[in-house]
Amino acid sequence: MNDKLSGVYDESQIQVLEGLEAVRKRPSMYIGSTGSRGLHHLVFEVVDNSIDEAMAGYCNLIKVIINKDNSVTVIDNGRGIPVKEHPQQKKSALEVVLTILHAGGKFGGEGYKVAGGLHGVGVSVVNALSEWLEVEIKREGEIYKQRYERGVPVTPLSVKGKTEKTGTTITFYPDPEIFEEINFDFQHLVQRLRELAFLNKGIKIIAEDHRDKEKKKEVFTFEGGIASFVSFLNKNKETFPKKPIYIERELDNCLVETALQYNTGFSETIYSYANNIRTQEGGTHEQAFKTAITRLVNDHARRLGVLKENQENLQGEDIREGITGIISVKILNPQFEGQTKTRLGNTEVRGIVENVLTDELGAFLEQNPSVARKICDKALQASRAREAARKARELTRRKNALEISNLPGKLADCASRDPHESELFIVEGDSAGGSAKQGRDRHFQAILPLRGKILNVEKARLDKILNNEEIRALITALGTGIGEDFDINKLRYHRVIIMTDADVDGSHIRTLLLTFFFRFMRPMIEEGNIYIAQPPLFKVSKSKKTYYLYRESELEELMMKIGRQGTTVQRYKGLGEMNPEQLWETTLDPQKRTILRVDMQDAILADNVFTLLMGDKVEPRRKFIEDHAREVRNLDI
Ligand code: 0RA
Repeated sequence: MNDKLSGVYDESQIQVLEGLEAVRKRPSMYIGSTGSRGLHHLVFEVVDNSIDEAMAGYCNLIKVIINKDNSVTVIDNGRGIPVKEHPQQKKSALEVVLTILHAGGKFGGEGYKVAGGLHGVGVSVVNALSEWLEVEIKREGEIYKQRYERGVPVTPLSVKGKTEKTGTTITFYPDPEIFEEINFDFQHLVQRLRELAFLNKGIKIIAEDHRDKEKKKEVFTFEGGIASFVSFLNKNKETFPKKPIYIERELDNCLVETALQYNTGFSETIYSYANNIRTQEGGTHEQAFKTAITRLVNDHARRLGVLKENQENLQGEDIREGITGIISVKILNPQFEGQTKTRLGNTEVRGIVENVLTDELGAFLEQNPSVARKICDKALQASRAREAARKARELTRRKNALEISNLPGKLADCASRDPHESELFIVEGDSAGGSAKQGRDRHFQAILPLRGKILNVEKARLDKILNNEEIRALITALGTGIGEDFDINKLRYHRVIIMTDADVDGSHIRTLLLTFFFRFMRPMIEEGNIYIAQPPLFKVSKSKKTYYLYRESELEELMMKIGRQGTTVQRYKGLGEMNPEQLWETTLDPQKRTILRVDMQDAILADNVFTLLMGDKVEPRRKFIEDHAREVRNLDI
């Protein structure tokens, strides 16, 4: 007969009631809230105790049922909560577990336990916050039962039958006096139960919802554990290696498990856990996981020659681009720190995880050099993209300097302020610039001469190019800003026409300009605002007639027609050789000229050529651009 029913209160019993009364007075202190979150927390608290049994190796089946009346039943096949009288408390161990705060772990010996953070408050809290709770224990050949109401036993613990099995069944109905609404979300439970099944390989977790006529049921069991978790997260993605890398080792009383795989995307997905609790804020285990991977991949990048001696180490964030990884540790006394108590603080874990990963992941990479190489190559690409992005950002930060309303001095602007009719000619060389300024129609045609300073494309890095006076003048003249701040609506000329000589230097400058537009003002190419001028190659005169020819083949054709007698042929070596009138007639006059519109394909090609000229390894980059040019707009920006 229990104390309540016999009316005997001793010192310890009063303490118990005060303890549970405290829980009922301030439920949020124990379960976070009395809303939906807190409500579901009750279920997880009970399940965590079953998971502890599983981690100790005594349980492989857990079943959670939402009953018709909104009560919840959690069944496990563990050892069953002990029922013998507790020597000090003078009551059954079961009653101690259900009525004394934090009493749960006192009997079980030392093992890994789901404990800490918001969890680990004990089943007694669930009992205190339940209108009623019934427990059934199968243990030592017998079936025991007892009922509690608001934390207080209302029936004695009694034997109700015989059994060969062992296990614990707890059914509880949350107290409507405490909770805002008693309405469980099956999907919420399913989500966490699936996660627990991933984190504890081999155990079977069943979730059932009996509230609707049509019952719902989910069964989770994963022989692959967190490797299955990674596959689940990478579902429908292109991945390498085919099967996630999986590592499991116990070292110094710490069980370390990790699984990882890359997908061809760009985001980093790393989940870390300590004793089955998601450590949202990270901690020593997650840090060690990242440190070890960074060091190992850099080691292999050197060994495989992906990184040359004079190249800097790859950075962690580059190495983690496209990674999906889980690091799960199980330890005896987890210390949870941080704002939400979800950062693992145990310092000894750092060295343990680093050692395990260095050994096991190191061995894997050595035995799978093609995977190692793929990881290194991907990281190198990521580092290049990041570098380009950094430069673009840096430049945008200086954008104010570029956006100032002062137009550059060398720009001969047009009179019109209507972008639709306005054209900007970017002209190679000062002398051609001079002719163009005189020959243009100043109403709608603007001229920006570029001096030879930027000619040396091969030696110029892109960041230097952005610092270049001429390029800055160009950015200012266009008015759009660049990179992230690029705004095509501010474009001052809807036709931007590149006009360079028909020689090697000219083609280099054109390449450079196209690369610049491609990387920093891509919408202009996509919108078709960029053109290439077509100046003539030859001037042919006979008597008073003048012919301008734009292709080599046209020369022979014309000679056949008009004959060679008394004919002079001038080959233009540069735009500078044309006087203003000739330039107008052949290249500027919209009625007579031809201009070529640049499309993305041209720009991608130019960008490739640029990279080639720069002496960079072009193959991976070209592949990258080919693969992504059309869908990834911010490739380099
Ligand atoms: C205390 C001691 C032992 C097991 C448990 C509690 C226990 C609690 C729960 C709650 C739900 N399922 C559970 N299963 C076990 C150890 C028992 C022993 O040493 O035999």
